[in-house]
Amino acid sequence: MISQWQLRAAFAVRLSEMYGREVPAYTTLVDVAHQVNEDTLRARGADAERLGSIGRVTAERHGAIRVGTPAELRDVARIFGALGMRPVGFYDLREAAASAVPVVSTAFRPVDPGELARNPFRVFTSLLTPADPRFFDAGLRSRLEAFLADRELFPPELLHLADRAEAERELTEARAMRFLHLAVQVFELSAEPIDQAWYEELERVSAVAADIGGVRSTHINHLTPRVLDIDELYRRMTDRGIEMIDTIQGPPGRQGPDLLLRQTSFRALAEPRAQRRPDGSITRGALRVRFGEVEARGIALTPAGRALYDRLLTLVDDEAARHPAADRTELARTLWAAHVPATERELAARDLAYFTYHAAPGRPRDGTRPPATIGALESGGWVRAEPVVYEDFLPRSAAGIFQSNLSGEGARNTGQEGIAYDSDWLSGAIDREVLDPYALYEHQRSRSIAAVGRELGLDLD
Ligand code: OOG
Ligand code: NI
Repeated sequence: MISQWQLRAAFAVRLSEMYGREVPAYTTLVDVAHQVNEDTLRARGADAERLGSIGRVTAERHGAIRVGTPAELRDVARIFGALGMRPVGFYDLREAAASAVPVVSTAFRPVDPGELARNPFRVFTSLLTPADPRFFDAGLRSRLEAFLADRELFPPELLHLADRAEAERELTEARAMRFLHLAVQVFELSAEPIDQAWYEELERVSAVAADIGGVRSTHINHLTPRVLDIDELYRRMTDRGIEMIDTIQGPPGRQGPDLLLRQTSFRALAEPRAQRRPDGSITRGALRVRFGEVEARGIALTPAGRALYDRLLTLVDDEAARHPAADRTELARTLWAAHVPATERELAARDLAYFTYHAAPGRPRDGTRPPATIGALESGGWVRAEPVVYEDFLPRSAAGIFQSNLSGEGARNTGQEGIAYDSDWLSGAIDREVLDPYALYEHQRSRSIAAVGRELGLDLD
């Protein structure tokens, strides 16, 4: 029998093989990321593996997909449910980017620490918002919804196997192979000609709307490897002549442990795609819809740490506006150095980042009673703190990634009131609970503290 995590790992591998065939620059990116990881491991030793074993990091990928309707998203949830992945977090990108990005998103991922260690494959999944009048007028909305209602992204056989894998948490080898084959196939780029007039009409609103609602299929939009030193990776890719976007999104490179998520990307080449003209004739066109992205993951921040991160984003924006000639990266570095602790211990002491706690094997054995707070236990050598890696995404960075790969600005009608969507709405729309990332990290921390308390005979909270 093939278990859910084995299915998940195998799916990530097969998707990676498919994407490498379709987007060769992705293979270069993966090769360079692996070289950087090996070099970092050699230079920094065990410290390089503080936020995940090299085995985990080497296999680690996130994908991104985009769908058109809640019903399609429900099916996506069934397919990823088969792989032991659950929807976590709500991201509203409709106002996060300067260009028109009419989507709200979540990420499917494993939530249990053991499952994450086995294979942390995750997929950032966006849902089009045709009902938002800032992007779509009533006429376009109804034609778009009719177009979406008429397509079938996922064959019934795939969904049936998915339900079985989710319910039984495993599949026979034969069924697993069939499931993997079908699941990878639905994310390949279709060769079916696109309706030129329809695609272009949507593109005038938003390139993302056209990518989602202008075609009768879906595809994986990018697949992202994880790298241990993203600054070094950026240099090496640039040296190879691959044009990267001009920034690394997220926190600046700095002294001290990596925090949250740093990402950068390059735009994939135009890919040939047949287009059907209004007169019915077929022409050879080209679309630039897929790209490459790479990321470095850091420690998960608490709500207080996240508030500090968000404050710094604004601070960096303000300073950059005040000094237009200044180097933004340098500004960010200076502000971060002034405001953000550079050690794990201080991050923990100020409750800015998440750690789990573990009774230290070499703890004092001279008969002294352990102190009764987790901070004192740590400084007294009774417990070790391990950083919790950030498993989620950042709305501002996500918007930046969308943005940097769009050809046109699109159009947003600012005279209209948008529709308020939130995590509860999304849970209702897909009929599954969208989990709160902070609650997951908090649970991990408190469970570890409770275990330490039991082990040392203390009443810790
Ligand atoms: C998703 C963009 C967001 C990330 O890594 O932040 C994302 C998309 O382009 O569909 O993948
Ligand atoms: Ni991404």
